[in-house]
Amino acid sequence: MTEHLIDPGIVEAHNRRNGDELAQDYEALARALSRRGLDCEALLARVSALEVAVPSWGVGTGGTRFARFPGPGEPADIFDKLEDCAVIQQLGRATPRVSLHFPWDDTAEMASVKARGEELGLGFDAVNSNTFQDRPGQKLSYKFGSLSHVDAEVRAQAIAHNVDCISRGQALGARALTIWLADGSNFAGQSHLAQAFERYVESVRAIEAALPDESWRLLLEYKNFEPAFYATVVQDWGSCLLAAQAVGRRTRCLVDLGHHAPSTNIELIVARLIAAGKLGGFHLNDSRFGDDDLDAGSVDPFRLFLVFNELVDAEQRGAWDEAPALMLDQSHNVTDPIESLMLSADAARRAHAQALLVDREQLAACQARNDVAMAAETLRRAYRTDVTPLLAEARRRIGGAIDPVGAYRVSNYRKTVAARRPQATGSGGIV
Ligand SMILES: [Mn+2]
Repeated sequence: MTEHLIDPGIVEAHNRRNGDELAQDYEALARALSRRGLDCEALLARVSALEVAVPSWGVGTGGTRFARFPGPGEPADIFDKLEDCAVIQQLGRATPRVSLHFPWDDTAEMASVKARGEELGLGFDAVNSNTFQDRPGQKLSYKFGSLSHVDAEVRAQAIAHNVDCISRGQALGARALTIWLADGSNFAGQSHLAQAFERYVESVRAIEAALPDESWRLLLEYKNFEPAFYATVVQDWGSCLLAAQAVGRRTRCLVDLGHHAPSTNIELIVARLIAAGKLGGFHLNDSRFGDDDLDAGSVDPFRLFLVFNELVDAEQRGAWDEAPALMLDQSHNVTDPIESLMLSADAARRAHAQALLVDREQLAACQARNDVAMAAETLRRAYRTDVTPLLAEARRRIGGAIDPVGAYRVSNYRKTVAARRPQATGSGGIV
């Protein structure tokens, strides 16, 4: 029996208030889709099946390099974080798993974390290692790199941390480790570009060899810049793909939507990684300039749709052996993190639903006869469809809220936890 942190009676009352309007809107959408030969109920089943993992670090207020402005009732440890993640799942019903980060979520007993997750109805997704900062008392520093460091002892220490993350993940029931590597150089000549990459690949090989079984995945994340500003070791999807191919079958690439230059065609990268059989997962978010970590779909929802369009197309072609893992990776500076994460999970499902609406036969026919205008219009027609009632109905049927943010605000959850959690103090920015 799942422990609910928001009184289910509050959700029921909220749904009763909004139920009639939703029923009318859902019926109207079902009729409109039926005229296009689409079955709304079948679509609802597909949409409900899409799950997105929530990052444990996302439920705290993030910050910039300049400052952090904590909000009331911030989670103090992993158990508080799990509670906030459980609220996101209770109301939104799209995020049944949490992605942990070490050492940020360090606690002596992974078994107790797993047990608390089970009580709250949560499982665990990919665990994340961290060799971009030094821990107190750490023997060797990562100031000049970790997995690609010139010193074999530093590399060994970073490999050992990743192997430790795998065993923590095993204890949680996770089946993937994500590595984002901050290594790189700030000045031309600082580092040997080719040799640094070779050392990185060698280190990742050692980590892949430590994966417990064939079902486990090693997800490599790339990022175009920051904190290294001259050259980052794994700066783009090309480097990431080279590494994944050099390392082994279980190692795949992870696309963080914010880790590209502003005008990059991310859906094209997605198509290429699918073709190579190396698309392992996503960190969903949005950005205007760089690694802004804004809410998914908040800046360019059409781009999010185009990414999901590639995923749906690949799935329908049978172009992959397994679907990529979907995770959110955001930093919330000026919003309540719980609200941002619920809205972002909803944005992912919305983009997926819109992608499912694309008339692929018509699109293929337009492409075959070079009917450019109608090909583009075929995509836009799907994108313009307002699937809001479909997403809300999918939530309502399994006990979620028709309007998760509305129900959350009525519940006063934030006020309740603020009364018992110590107020966090502001500090310098975090990453
Ligand atoms: Mn990321």
